[in-house]
Amino acid sequence: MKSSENFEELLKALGVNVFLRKIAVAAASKPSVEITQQGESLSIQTSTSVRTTHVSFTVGESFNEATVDGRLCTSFPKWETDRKITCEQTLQKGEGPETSWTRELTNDGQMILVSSRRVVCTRVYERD
Ligand code: R13
Repeated sequence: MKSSENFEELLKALGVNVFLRKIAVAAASKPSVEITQQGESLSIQTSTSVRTTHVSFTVGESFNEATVDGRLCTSFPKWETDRKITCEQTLQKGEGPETSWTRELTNDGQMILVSSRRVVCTRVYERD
């Protein structure tokens, strides 16, 4: 990961308390992300010292995942362009903030992750 903006602000907007936020922010500063793609199917494993998530999905088909603050949601990934996936999330239980993410590959080989709930968090990755 090359840069990250607003990650803590996003957790705050989601109602995460300061104690858990500090732990999450520290861990999320050194992530390791492995993405594999076969056609319309992607697998994304995001590892940190305190939390590892793994999602597999087919673009155009809903799947279950967790929001960045750990609530179960149903996600619907779509191609926004041939290099960008937009994914809207709906909580499985209860009322909650509307969250979404996008992942985009730039021409210079970066991957830009945007994660939001009104607050917009932008994280830029480069290949290892
Ligand atoms: C811990 C428990 C409290 C909650 C939380 C949220 C996020 C994270 C950790 C925790 C982390 C997220 C990392 C995200 C990355 C995203 C990306 C609030 C549930 C375990 C402290 C570490 C790396 O860049 O794709």
